[in-house]
Amino acid sequence: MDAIIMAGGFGSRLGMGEKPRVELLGKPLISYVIEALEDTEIIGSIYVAVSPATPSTGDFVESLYEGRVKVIQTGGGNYVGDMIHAVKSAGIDDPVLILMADIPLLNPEIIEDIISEYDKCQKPAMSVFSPITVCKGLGIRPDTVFNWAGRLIVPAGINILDGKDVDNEQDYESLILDRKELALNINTVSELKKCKEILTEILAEKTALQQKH
Ligand SMILES: Nc1nc2c(ncn2[C@@H]2O[C@H](COP(=O)(O)OP(=O)(O)O)[C@@H](O)[C@H]2O)c(=O)[nH]1
Ligand SMILES: [Mg+2]
Repeated sequence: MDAIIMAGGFGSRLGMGEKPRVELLGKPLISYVIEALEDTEIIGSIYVAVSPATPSTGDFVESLYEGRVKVIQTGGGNYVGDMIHAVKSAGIDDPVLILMADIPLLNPEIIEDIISEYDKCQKPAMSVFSPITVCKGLGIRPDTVFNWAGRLIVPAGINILDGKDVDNEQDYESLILDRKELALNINTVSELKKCKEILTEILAEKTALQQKH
């Protein structure tokens, strides 16, 4: 499955310039997402959809991931319109994974879980959510909340759609995953700070595990 990372937002709530390039523990946010995708067996081509709001992100990605990631220019200021444009200009007519650039805790295992749920669901599209309890547990107040059969859920910024029918609204499966990695979307300075804390913990756990083996 091919993947498109949406990376043409204004990043105005964070206010640190082009958000995909904002660093978290010395690494740009978008690199976390690109590297999680590259480490996932099932992902084919990776595209990044930039816009005039992110003028240096395209060059940055092209030079760092030369030949591995393709950049698509979109108009900006219209998430859905830009997404449709990106799918079409990539020429994708199969199911495609659309992700945001601001979910740095994403990992290959989660991506594989999402794709295997999609393969089972028999709907053309899938949208991934976190239960609001996970966000609250992390001390985050999400800006978008949906009521899904009485459950409060928050969009994780990951969707799968059928590329050949991208102009039309598609019936979608809601996949609710109880994972702190999906609940952390970097929109504000306090979310960036929280993410730094969690990532430091994750890295420390990994190092401890490696030392054990
Ligand atoms: N190409 C494109 N990307 C977008 C657009 N709006 C948001 N994005 C990207 O989608 C992701 C999530 O959007 P959001 O968090 O609202 O971005 P923000 O406006 O930069 O804070 C980010 O990685 C943005 O760069 C858009 O209009 N066009
Ligand atoms: Mg966001």
